[in-house]
Amino acid sequence: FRFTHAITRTPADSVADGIRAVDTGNPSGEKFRAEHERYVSALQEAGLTVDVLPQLETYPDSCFVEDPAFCLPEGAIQLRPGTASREGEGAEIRAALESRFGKVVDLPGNGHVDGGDVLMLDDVILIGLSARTDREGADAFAGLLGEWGYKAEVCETPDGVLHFKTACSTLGDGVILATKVMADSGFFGDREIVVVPEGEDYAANVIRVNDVVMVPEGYPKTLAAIEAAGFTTVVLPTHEARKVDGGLSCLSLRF
Ligand code: CIR
Repeated sequence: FRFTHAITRTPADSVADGIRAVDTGNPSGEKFRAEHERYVSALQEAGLTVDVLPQLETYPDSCFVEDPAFCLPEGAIQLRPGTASREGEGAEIRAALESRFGKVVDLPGNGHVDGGDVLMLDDVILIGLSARTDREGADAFAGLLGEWGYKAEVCETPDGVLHFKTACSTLGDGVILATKVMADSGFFGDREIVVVPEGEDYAANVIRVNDVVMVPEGYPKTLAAIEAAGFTTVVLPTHEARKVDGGLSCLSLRF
């Protein structure tokens, strides 16, 4: 969770056509961009140099840059998002990856992985199978990570959860934040878990960036639980992102 850089992309007006499981109304590009500016500022205040890529109307979900790539100190991996309307986002982010990394490789094979399904812990990288990440993609990704010296494990994202990280995050210092369902899954062994209080599952998606944990606005019980565990927090609005199932982690690649 020690980072110096982030890549983000300004939300497009076409985000109104973004994918969502339940329709609670269309997000507004304009309001989303205002929330996004707050997000970029928070990353900068946490010490990061932030590349803000231009809005891309052809891909409604393209501001969720976490899904088409994965970044490690050794290099970046261009992924293949597992839904037709997003598959081309990998090619769109390639140049930004190449400008920051000496090594950029493609996910081997023909399978699919969304970055939102990849959780980096201190000693292992968990890859959640989901409606987006298939077995072929997950196995190929785990193999590549193995070649780079990382231990990776493939697990099943619980039903009804879009991405693995929709329901859990690393708070850093060996502590995980997870919904009750995720906490009970056994994926995290005997690691310390802060369980998201009932009714606030959306707030399971937070990001630890250097000294702070960024938490979505409107989830006071989760905020209190994270602070009680000893973390310093920064609260950010994600109301527009939420309308299309997006959260704080989805909006950046951090490295
Ligand atoms: C999608 O369904 O792909 C977008 N509307 C939301 C993506 C959220 N990304 C993430 O959880 N990593």
